[in-house]
Amino acid sequence: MSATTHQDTRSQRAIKLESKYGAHNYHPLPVVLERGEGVFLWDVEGKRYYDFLSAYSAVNQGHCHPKIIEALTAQAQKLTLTSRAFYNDVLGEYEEYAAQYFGYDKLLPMNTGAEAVETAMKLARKWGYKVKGIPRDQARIIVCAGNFHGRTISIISASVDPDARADYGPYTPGIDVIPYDNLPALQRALEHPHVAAFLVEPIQGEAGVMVPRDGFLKEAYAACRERNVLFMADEVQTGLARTGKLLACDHEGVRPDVLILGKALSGGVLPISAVLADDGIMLTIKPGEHGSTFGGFPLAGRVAMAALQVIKDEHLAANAEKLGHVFRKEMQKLVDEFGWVDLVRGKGLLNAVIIEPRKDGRTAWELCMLLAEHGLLAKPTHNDIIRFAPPLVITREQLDECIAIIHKCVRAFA
Ligand code: IF1
Repeated sequence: MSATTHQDTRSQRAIKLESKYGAHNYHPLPVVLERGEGVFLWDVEGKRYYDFLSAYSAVNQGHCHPKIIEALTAQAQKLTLTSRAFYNDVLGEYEEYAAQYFGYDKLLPMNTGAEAVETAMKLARKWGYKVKGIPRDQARIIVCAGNFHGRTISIISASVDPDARADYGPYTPGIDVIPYDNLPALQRALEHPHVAAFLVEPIQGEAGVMVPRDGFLKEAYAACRERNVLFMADEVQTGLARTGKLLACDHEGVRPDVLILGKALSGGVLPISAVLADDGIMLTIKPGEHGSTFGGFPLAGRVAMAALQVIKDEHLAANAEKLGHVFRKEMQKLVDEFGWVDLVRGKGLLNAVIIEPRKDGRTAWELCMLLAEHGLLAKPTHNDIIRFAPPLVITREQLDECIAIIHKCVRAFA
C-alpha cells in the first residue's frame, strides 16, 4: 500500500498509483473511471459523463452491452481457451457467421488491431510471392502519410509520425509512403513491379478524421486492381457502423481484397480482431505459418457474434448516419460563430472539430478539460483536433444534450 495522505480523493490515489507503478506511455485526462453503461461513464467520485471517445471506437455498441456481457459470462462458465492445437465448438460457428456477415470466404482471427494489420501485411507478402510471383524478399507495401495502423515495429516503420516512430529503428524495409487521398501518387507508386498491397484507412482516424475526396477509394481500388495489387482496408476504427455504414468502404461500394477489423468487433469487452479475405489470398498461408495463442478463442467467438448481432439488431449504422448529420450541422454553427473553431469534418459519428490554440496559449486540451467538468469526455489528438465519437447507441435526445454542452463550453472558452 503506498502511503497516501487522507485528503487524497480516490481519483488522486488511482492517478498516483499509475504514476508510481505504471509505464508513462500515456498522458490521460485526469478522470478516473469506475463504471460504464451505454453512452455513460461514471468516475470514482460518482460523477457521470457522456463518453465521446468510445475508447477510440471500440464501444460502438455502448459500454457493457447486456447481450455482449451475457455472451461473455455464459461462455466463461464453460470454456475460455483451448489454443488452436485442438478444435472447439465455437470457432467454426464464429468464422462462418462473420465471413457471411461481411461477404468473404474466410476469416483469420487475431486479438489486437495491430496484430490484424501485421497479419494482413504478412498475408500480402505471402500472396505476393506465391501468387503474384514477386521475387523473394522484394515485396513492397504502399501506405499513406498520416496513417495509424498500430504500435508494432513493422507498423511504426510505415508511420511518418515522429512520436510513433522515433528511436525505434532499425525499421522494417519494403514500405513505400505516399500522400493520403492522392491518386496520382498512388498510381506512380503502383508502377513498381514488386508491390504486393496498398494498405489504407478509408478515413484516417488519428490523423484527425481525414476524409478523402468522394471517389478516392473507388479509384484507388481500380488502380490496384489494374496492377494486380491487393487493396487492404484498415477498418479497425472506421468499421462496424462507426461512419454510418457497416464499413467506411461501403460509402463508395468498394469491397477490399483484405478487410481488417478490430475494436468494436468485441464491443469493447475483449481484444478481438480479424482479417477477412477470399480463398485465393487467405489460403496462401498454410498450417503452422501464422497463429496466436488467443486468436479466435471461444470467449472471443461468442463475444464477437453477440457484438456483430447488436450492430444489426439496433441499426447502429443508420443511427450513426442520421445523428452524424445533426452533429456536424450543429458544430458548423460554432465554426460560423467563432473564428478559432476552424472546421468540422467526419462521417457518421466519427467527427473532429479543429480548435486553434487561443492567444493566451489555451489549446484543445483545456477545452477538453472544460468539457469534462460539464460531463462530456473527449480527448484532443495532435493538439488542435478534438475527435467526437460517442457510442452509436446514443439517442437524439442525448446527442442534443451533448451538443448543448459543447456549445456552452466553446462559448465559455471564447
Ligand atoms: C494507442 C486512434 C491511435 C487504429 C487503426 C489499427 C489500430 C488502431 C485505424 C491498432 C488503434 C488506437 C490505439 C491507441 C489509440 C487509438 C488511436 F487512432 F484510435 F486514435 F493511437 F491512433 N488501425 N488505435 O486506430 O489497434 O492494436 O490498438 O488494437 O495506441 O494509443 P490496436
